[in-house]
Amino acid sequence: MFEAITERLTETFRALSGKARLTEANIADAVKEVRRALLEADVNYKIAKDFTDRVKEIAIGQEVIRSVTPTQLFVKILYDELVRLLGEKQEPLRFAPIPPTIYMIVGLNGAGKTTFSAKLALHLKNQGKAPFLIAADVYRPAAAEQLAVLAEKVEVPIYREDGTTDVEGLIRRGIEAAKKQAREVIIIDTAGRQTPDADLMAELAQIAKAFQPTEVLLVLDAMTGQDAVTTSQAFTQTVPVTGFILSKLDGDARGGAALSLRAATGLPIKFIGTGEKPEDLSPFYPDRIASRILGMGDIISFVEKAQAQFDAEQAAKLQKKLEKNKFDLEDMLSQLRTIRKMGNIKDLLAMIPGFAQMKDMDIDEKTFKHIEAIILSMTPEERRNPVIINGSRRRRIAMGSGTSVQQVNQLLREFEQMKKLLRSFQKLQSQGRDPRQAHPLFRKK
Ligand SMILES: Nc1nc2c(ncn2[C@@H]2O[C@H](COP(=O)(O)OP(=O)(O)O)[C@@H](O)[C@H]2O)c(=O)[nH]1
Ligand SMILES: [Mg+2]
Repeated sequence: MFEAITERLTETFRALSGKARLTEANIADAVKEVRRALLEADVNYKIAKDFTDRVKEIAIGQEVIRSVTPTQLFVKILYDELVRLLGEKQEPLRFAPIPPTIYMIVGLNGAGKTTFSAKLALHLKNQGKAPFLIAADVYRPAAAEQLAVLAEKVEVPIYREDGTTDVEGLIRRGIEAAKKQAREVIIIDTAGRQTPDADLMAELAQIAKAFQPTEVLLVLDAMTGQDAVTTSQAFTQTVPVTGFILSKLDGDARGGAALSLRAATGLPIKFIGTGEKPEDLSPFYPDRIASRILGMGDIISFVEKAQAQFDAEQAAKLQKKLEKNKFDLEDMLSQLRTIRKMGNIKDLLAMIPGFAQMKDMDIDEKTFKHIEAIILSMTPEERRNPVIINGSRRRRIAMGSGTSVQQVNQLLREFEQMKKLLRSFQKLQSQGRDPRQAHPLFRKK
């Protein structure tokens, strides 16, 4: 899987590697290629566009780090954004606080429900849990037999009834049987259809309502590309799906489904199926998939190290400036840009001793834009020495930045506060006070 997209991206990186710097022009070219690669992998157009727009914006605003080449930097930016697109982190299965945990497996015919049910049973068994299978596909007589064969292979008990059409009754009796045997996790393999029709949705929604499963896992065939995304949307409208299983990623799937699902639905991919055998299952790790797609794990870790070193140097510089009381508006802007680039202030503050424990803070995007415009409308002299900014200069800066004099005044006040905050953070911290309160720019998420 992902070979085609990886190949295309490698081409893009090669084209970029001759360049000395990331400029708007060569970023635009590279981004266009990335978008094409995504579309060829069958990623939805809107998702591909939003993704590349973000990459472009970040690449343009990126600070230059001497030891890192433009290609390396671009690869890292792409990687970070891919990880984000894929859902950031591995989402583990949830378990019921009081056993049994119930997982309801849903999906279209042939998606891989029965195969996944057995895979999941084996996975749980390997984790020391006691799983139990219920064959609840009452429409296809062969389905229960297929699950029974797999259940025997993975040595997990199964409940089945032949000839019944009363799905709810069957499941209820199955759950009773599981409880009697003190099984902790019940996996219900439900029926599918050729297409996501209203009857199926209503039936699955009813089952979910009756048995309140801990998770409703929708199995999607990765080979179907964008159709998998359409299917996911049809299911999630009616059935309380909690996560996806992407099957058949071992085939010649182009990967579009994996890349689009999270953005299209907001729900996580929990596992991927990588073959027909019960052991061919792995948890879905966004970072591993991203680096597989880019095929450049070594570059990514190199840039991460270089960035960490650069950040440490910047933090040291800042510390020095603060000590000498030379912190100016340019420093403030660069601090805010760093915060924004990182998406979260805690990463920046973590570099400053004593701030590491501050969490969950973010900076307001609109406020940032205003601050940036105001500071950029100042002369270099004004930025270095804000005390010279008198009334008429404030009016001129407001005009130039499309803001108001009040906003300029507020910024200058905030600059003083930030300076004070940064100078005294250690003191605040040592007194056991929450430094978050000290600055109006920072708000809780
Ligand atoms: N290569 C591959 N085949 C799979 C995978 N998952 C399921 N299959 C195959 O897909 C077909 C349909 O699977 P099945 O579990 O019966 O689908 P269901 O109708 O949703 O229950 C079977 O031939 C499986 O062996 C997978 O991850 N990789
Ligand atoms: Mg089946």
